[in-house]
Amino acid sequence: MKQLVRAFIAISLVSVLLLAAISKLNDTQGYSGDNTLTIYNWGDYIDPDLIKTFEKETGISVVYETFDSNEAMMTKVRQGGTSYDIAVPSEYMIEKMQAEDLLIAIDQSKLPNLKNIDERFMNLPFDPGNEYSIPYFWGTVGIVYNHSLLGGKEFTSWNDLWDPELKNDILLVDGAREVMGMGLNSLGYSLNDTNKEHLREAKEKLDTLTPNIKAIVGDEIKILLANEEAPIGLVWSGDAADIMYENENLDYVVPEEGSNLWFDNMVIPKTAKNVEGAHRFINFILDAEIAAQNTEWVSYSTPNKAALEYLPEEMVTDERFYPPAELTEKLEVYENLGQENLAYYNDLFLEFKMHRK
Ligand code: N2P
Repeated sequence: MKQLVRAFIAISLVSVLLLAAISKLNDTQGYSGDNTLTIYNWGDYIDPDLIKTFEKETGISVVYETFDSNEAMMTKVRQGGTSYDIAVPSEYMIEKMQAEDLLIAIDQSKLPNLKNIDERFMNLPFDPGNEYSIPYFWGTVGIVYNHSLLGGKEFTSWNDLWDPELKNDILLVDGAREVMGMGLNSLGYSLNDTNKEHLREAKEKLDTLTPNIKAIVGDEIKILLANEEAPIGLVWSGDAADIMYENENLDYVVPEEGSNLWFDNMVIPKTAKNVEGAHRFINFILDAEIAAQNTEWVSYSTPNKAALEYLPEEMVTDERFYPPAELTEKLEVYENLGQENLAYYNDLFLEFKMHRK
């Protein structure tokens, strides 16, 4: 009996020690506690060296995860399985997250570097007063095209893409609003249209583009276009800028009918366990030199005015990627159209993708 009791005590002791070790391991792996920060960002959207710099400067260790669409990000944050301290949604999704009470208010007194952000990107309709979000990158949606492969062909309109000569030439970024938006804009409709007949019409118009579409892809769209696997892409401006540095046959245009102007901002989701660290990270990213380094790596347009002087002049004066306010005025920012309408956009996009197969 004594032996049995001793064995029982020994097993209990080992279990307790094991549990303690596991919990310690979890701490150091960054799944909880003050000393870790869990960041959820788009793919290819930060200079990895900056994560190391931040870790070194603050002693906080970063767990970094990526997503490839606002919708995927939202699903995971809403589900709450991971304690994200920072996420980087686009404007309409910020509005939606806030409407669903998924965000923590930002304490601007902890962000002395916020003064570096250009006023033009502050206090926008999706987040008045920047109560819940801080600018990260911004840009447009447009067409990147290879004039050498296309024999000098120029693009000005979305409808140019429907040219029967462009069979199998087009890559599309895998985004419901971007692709549906192309259909809507090509018909003269708004990117925020919620008329179901217009949306169906846009989807049907997209179906007729199928012979010209080579593939619908994620971040690999950049490599494919840079390597001339296809001559045309529907892309976010920063992806165009990135590959245009590598391949000088490429050009980028925002079609004349109009297009999307977007803003990706940093937010602190309610899942956050390290709100203090989240503020430190946001302030770190807002530093002029850090923002410049990040912009050089990512190639997207920075809203950080103070960073501009650390960036190559030809980069920040290029109006294709830093369009002045009078050019962006005619573009449309996505609005939060509500659960039902956004689901309809997603369903039609899915139907369009299925139609291709
Ligand atoms: C970066 C994607 C940027 C998304 N790979 C534009 N909202």
